Amino acid sequence: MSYETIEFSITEGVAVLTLNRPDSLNSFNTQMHAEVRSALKEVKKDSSVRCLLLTGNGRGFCAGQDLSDRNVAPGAEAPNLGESIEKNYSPLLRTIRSLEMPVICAVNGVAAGAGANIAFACDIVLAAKSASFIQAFCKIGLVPDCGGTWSLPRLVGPARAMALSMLGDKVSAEQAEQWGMIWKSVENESLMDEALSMAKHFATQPTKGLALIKRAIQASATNTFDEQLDLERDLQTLAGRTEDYREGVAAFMEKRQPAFKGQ
Ligand code: T3D
Repeated sequence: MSYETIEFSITEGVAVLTLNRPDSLNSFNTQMHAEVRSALKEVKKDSSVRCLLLTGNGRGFCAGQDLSDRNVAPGAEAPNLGESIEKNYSPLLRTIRSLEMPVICAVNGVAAGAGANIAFACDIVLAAKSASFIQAFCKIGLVPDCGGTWSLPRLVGPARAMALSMLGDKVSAEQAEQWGMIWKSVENESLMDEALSMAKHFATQPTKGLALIKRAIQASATNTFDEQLDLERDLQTLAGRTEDYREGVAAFMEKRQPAFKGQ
């Protein structure tokens, strides 16, 4: 399928999805939502894909919703934002979180509104030093969405989450790394090299095991310690039945590199 608002490729187990509306800092319009949805469907369908890398073209990662689609004439009916979230944003966030493989986000520039919270939903976030994160919602009278009110307090604690959400201050990539909002900030020029190298690494790793790790870490946000112990038992049962576990142990015993197949 050919795309206009994104670029999408699958090479050697790595799917790269690049938001591509640079003139509006890759803000989401209806077409981009549909194309992202379609690309993610391909990722889920193609069993050769073992890692997804999400990034943006131009000087921004994503500025959230395209506000030119929300500029209503005085007296005209208000847009139904709940409907937009239900149809477009929430399914996207659910897909990223439930995808059974690592999802890396390479934040190449400003990530504002939904753009910031989409990044925070990814499993590992690398950001260029020139990138930044803004909970821009409060500046236009909105509430953080795309899971921001869930992920931010867990990432930075309630005090910082509240202030960032109410002030809409810009957080630099380096500050985001120091606060534990993201994995790492890197030099601008090396962002894509580092992100691709990590993605290629993941594409050679035990994909099912990594997917189970993802499930366990996510569940810990709401589980008690006891529930988490039970979950670890259940997930380890599944991991222990994979071909890759068998291969990992055999390779260790034979003192050779494992050849994981993602099965
Ligand atoms: O509506 C629903 O469906 C509900 C869901 C909502 C989710 C949301 O994401 S709501 C939040 C929407 N996003 C924002 O409020 C952010 C708006 N953008 C900004 O505040 C700033 O652009 C940035 C802080 C992100 C970057 O600032 P700066 O100075 O680096 O760039 P700029 O000059 O403002 O933007 C560059 C261009 O991109 C500019 O166009 P121009 O003048 O060159 O033709 C600007 O209008 C355009 N742009 C940036 N963000 C958006 C946008 N165009 C449409 N929608 C945008 N969100």
